[in-house]
Amino acid sequence: MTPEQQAIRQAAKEFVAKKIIPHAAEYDKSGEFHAYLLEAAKPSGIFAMAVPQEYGGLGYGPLTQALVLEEWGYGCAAMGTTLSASILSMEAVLTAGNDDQKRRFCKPMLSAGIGAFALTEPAAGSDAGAGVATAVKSGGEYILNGPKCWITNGGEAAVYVVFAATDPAQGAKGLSAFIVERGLPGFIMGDREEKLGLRSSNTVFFFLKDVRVPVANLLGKEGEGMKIAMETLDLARPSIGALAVGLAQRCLDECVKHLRKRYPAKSYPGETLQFDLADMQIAIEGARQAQHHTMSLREAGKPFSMESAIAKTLGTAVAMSVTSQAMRLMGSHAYTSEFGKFMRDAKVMQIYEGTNQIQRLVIARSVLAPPKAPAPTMKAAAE
Ligand code: COS
Repeated sequence: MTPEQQAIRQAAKEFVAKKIIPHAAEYDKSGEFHAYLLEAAKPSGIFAMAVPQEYGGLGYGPLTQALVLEEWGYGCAAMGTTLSASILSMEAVLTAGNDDQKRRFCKPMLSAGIGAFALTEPAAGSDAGAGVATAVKSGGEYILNGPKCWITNGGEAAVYVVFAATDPAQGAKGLSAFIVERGLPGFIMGDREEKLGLRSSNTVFFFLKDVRVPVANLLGKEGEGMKIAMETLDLARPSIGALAVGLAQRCLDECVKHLRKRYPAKSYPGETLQFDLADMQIAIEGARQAQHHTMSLREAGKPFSMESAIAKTLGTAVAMSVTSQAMRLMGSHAYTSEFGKFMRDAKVMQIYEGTNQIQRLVIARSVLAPPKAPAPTMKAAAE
């Protein structure tokens, strides 16, 4: 880490200790959205950490963003998800938008506004191209109709990226992406989901009924929606790995705190227990490195689609296994609603932003791709 990255991580740690950890259990219990957090985060501009500096944001690189997200995951994965899902929506615009679209979409983030990425529909989860939402061009507007569900930040966002078919007969190839501002007529908001985990992260169903957006809100070209979605998810999935690593580390740290209390000073738990703790830390460190590796590839401009899927799969699998191990080591002391939050939060991370089975599909496609021609040997190159 550069000195600047160390300072950013330290600032994130301090923010998490003061503003996130003390409130996480209370919001988990109520299931209410943690609106206070947006206000608390405003002075630091952290909700604009992925906004390029030319648009007024902090312009943090992918690895620096991951360091911040790991800290937020350490504090509360639900609150971290609000930040990461907002960045997910923004990545779609930064990937496919023009200068005006980027400026408009990023503006709310400069004052801790959040965005939402609306791809999923009741019949289109893993099969992202199977949605029924449509966008029909009429003069200078597109008219959007259709349902969107399980939309993180959906009830609280200032701006949305919504996917809808401009040519439904073409299936995934007919999908397009649009910027939709909050509060347009016909934007019918459903109730928030009462979830098992990530309870204070806002998740809603909404319906678009003749919602009109200007043609200037189409991202890229008609029919490019699926590619935009896939590219964006590649960019965003390691962030879930980062949140998951943070969650797993916190769970292990809390487990160790408990064991230290249980075992008298200077007498450490038995060797079997020590081995369990070591295995948990090995798994966490492996997942952390996989995720940093992905961010480094991205920063170096190299392909990282497979590594992104690995970072997400590994991080979230480790979070699930560490939370379950901690419960085994602590016994009923961990079987409380407060400690159980780690496990409840970890579970959904294996599901959202592409289930871990979908990640395996992405990984397998890379593994099975025809081998690339080997680089010429030094001798052959010289000849
Ligand atoms: N980057 C850029 N383009 C990509 C891409 C990537 N990583 N992956 C696929 N594409 C493109 C393909 O090239 C293809 O375009 P062409 O037909 O022009 O070549 C198009 O996207 C469709 O790809 P593909 O044919 O591979 O689609 P499939 O229907 O087979 O499914 C999966 C792809 C399953 C990987 C996709 O549907 C998926 O990721 N599903 C999970 C969705 C998800 O994560 N949802 C979470 C909700 S959003 S938080």
